[in-house]
Amino acid sequence: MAVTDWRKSVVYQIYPKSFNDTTGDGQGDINGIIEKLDYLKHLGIDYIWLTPVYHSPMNDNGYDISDYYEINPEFGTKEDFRRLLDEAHARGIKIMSDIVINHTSTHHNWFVESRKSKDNPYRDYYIWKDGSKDNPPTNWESKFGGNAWQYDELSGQYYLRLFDVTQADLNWENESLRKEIYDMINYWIDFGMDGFRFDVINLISKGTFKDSVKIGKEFYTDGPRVHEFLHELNRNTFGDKEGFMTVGEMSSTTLEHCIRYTRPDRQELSSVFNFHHLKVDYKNGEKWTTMPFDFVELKRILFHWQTGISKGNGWNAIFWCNHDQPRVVSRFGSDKTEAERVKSAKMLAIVLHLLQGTPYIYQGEEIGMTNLYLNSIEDYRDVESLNAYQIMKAEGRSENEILKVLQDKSRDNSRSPVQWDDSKYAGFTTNEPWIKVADNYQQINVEKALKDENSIFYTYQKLIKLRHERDIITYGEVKPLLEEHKQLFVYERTLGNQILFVVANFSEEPAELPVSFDLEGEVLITNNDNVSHKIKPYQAFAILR
Ligand code: TEU
Repeated sequence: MAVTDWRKSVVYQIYPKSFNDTTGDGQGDINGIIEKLDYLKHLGIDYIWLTPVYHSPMNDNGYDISDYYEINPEFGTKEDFRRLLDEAHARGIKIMSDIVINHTSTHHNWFVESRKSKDNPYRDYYIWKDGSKDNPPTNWESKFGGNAWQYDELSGQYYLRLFDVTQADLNWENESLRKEIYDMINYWIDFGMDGFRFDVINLISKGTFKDSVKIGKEFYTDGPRVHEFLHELNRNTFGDKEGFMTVGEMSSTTLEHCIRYTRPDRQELSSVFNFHHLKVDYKNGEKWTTMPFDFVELKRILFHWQTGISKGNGWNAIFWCNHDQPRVVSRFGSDKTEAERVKSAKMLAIVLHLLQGTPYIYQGEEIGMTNLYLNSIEDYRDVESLNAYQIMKAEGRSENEILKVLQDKSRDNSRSPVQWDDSKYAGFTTNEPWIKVADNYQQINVEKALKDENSIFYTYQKLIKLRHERDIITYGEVKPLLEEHKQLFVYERTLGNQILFVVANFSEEPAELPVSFDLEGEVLITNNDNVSHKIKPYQAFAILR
């Protein structure tokens, strides 16, 4: 069913390298996506967010683009891409492509030129600063570890790279650079794209280059000209295209900025991802730690954004997972037993999909795929995890402790191949895959999920259908309830005289819902038929009255 308002859409994220391989080279490809479009249609999603498939040396799996206009041969050809768009459109599915314009690969021609000399016309496309060999321009840290400046012997200057050494930050102050970016985006709009996801887009305006008492992010996060740049981007590219959906990935942002990024009259973006709710298991704000997640804090953050963004007339993207995050069932649910996995995965889906915003489902989430639980550093692939391993080693942490932290936090957790069936390599490929398949693929796979009418898949399918059919899920006001409760996640949505009441028990113990709560009405969805004030472990339901 085609939705009439983009706000009613549900997005499915595809990380092509791990989705479906049709060539037998152990890596997913564009034709592999085409093969699964009927499956996605059956799930009922409206949009696919496709992570980058452009030319890239793949140091960061495509987030290091070396040519924006070409398709990476590892994934296929431009003709394959054309066919993907056509085949998706024929099924009523739209495609939003990932655009990385905070940085390019150092293999991009602009950078190759830029590096040649200080007076090269492309020099100013990047951020070059003076500094002596052992004394970088500022003490800013890269998100992937180490100082954020890379020394270049040739000119004796440093370039900024907030991520990997092969990902050089672009200089948005340069007008010709901005113009080239808008031209490139227009090329893909003309090609038939229906939307974009903009990678770390709130980092494009760098502000002042000074030493930091922290890691530098206060200077470039939501920087001084970021709203001006995004407005300019909007006006020069997708701004007037009816229904075109954009989402900006925002690193360490604030609610106030996100309202400004998404308020329609500001003409910047349609929606934003923020990550504050996915840091509730960071000890002292540090990612490379292990800690049980803080449930009350999780609710506080989600509710703060839910109510805040809607008051400000902005729009959220809502999500538990993506290619940078561990699997949610292992993180905020339970994968200890099969029964708990199924129950808690459905609970997580119900809680998230009845909130306000655009829901994102990350490949495999709809069947409750778990973390990967790798036991050896040899099996890790992600540049961030491999750097973090070295840094933790240098800090003197034990191998055991490091492996435990990586098992919890590594981005590779979500990058293992999608488990399609119980054949060797989970039906993802016919040869050794680029990264290990999770050991549980015989028990957890799409084929099995489709055959079982009580599977997690059908909970997701139903939630998508409900969002399309019931306006209250898109437009209803959010009212948080029992905010301090240690087990229950409870909220109400209201629209006109309708109320949608949602209850979920995030714990492995039963919980009591105060009897003052009215349970009359139509049970729209549940993961346990017995709806009463005694809430079973991981039980969730939604009642409409
Ligand atoms: O991620 C940006 C980002 O800051 C994170 O989510 C990042 O993975 C995390 O901070 C690491 O702890 C985006 C992409 O989603 C990610 O895959 C890329 O590696 C990154 O940008 C650079 O392009």
